[in-house]
Amino acid sequence: MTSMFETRIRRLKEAQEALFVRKNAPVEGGNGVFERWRDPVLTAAHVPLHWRYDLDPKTNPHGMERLGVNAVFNPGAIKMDGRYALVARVEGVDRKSFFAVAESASGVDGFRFRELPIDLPETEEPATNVYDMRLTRHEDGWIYGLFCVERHDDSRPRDPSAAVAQCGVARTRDLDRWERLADVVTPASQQRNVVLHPEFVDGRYLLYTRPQDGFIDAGSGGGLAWGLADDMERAVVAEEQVFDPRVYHTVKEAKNGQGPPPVKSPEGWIHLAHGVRGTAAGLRYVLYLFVTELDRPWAVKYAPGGYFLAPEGEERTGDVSNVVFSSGWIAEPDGRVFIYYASSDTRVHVATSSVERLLDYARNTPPDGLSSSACVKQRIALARRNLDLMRKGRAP
Ligand code: M1P
Repeated sequence: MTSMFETRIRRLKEAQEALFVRKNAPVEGGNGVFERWRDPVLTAAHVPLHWRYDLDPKTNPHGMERLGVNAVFNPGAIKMDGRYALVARVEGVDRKSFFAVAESASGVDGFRFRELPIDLPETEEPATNVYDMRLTRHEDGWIYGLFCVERHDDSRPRDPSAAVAQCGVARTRDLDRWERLADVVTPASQQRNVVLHPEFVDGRYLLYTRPQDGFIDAGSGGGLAWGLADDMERAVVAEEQVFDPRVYHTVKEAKNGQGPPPVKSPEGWIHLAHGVRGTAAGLRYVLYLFVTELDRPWAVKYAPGGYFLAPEGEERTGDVSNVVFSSGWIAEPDGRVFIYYASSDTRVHVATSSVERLLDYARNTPPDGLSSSACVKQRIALARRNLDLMRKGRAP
């Protein structure tokens, strides 16, 4: 007779295999800037059964899950050996996150985790939680992972929610073996969303930072900043300069954060970032895009107004609803761009575009007019021009 254990595990395996072989498809009818793909590419259901279940019928006759997984989100991304690799934030039901590599041949479906999650070495000051790794293939030859390290703020011993966020650093060549380096030192009391630029600037490492003086609130942190460090083994950014500030009544009023490392293009570095504003229903996170000069990656050249991508449909709900967050994208030599983004701190999606389309978007979308009056004038100018073309039969 088949035991309950055998039946359950067989069904779980079948369901997971169906998920792995499911073909994804682009969603038609988008805005022309990018295409969303129908299915999330990575979810808690993708996490291997042998990381969650005790597969020994003697010790687990009911086939129970022993170490549940709550969510998979905010991955770094890189192309390696012809495969699309994501280093995802996997969050257990115990709220602790860890990193794990999932790979796919297509970049849009078929992502499978490697046999084991990453066992990241600690520093002398162990972290309580680690998350949101950005991967940078640096011209020094290493692949760096920069991520948030979170520790309790022991200066407030009576407050169990008091926390300090800083930037942890590790490097690898294969995503399997990781060397842990010292946390980044900056002038800010807290840091999140620190990202390493892929090229040297005057022989030094360029880091994008996001100074903040609270764990959640940016406080006096003025926006995205940049700074230089002499080495990455003990990275010290002595000075941070804000280059993409938070602005009243824009998508980045409450806070913002660099997404993945920028993509190099003929017209400049293409940056993807998240912008946050407060609403009656809590914080709303959207993605926005901008381009900086090639020689001065902090000098903003194009800053299209408004959001690039905002939560839609099922993306709107999850553990932290109304959030999209991107920490990884992959630009192919042929110009295609795979944009990985998570929704509502729960699951990972992909959208595809191209360097050419992203530049067109950045160059030709007017900057935020910063007032209703200025913004409606932008729209009237567009509408007038189109009406004129339509009257002359030169537009559909
Ligand atoms: O919950 C939304 C995001 O909040 C934080 O990002 P930020 O520091 O920019 O507010 C991070 O915890 C991130 O992981 C999370 O997705």
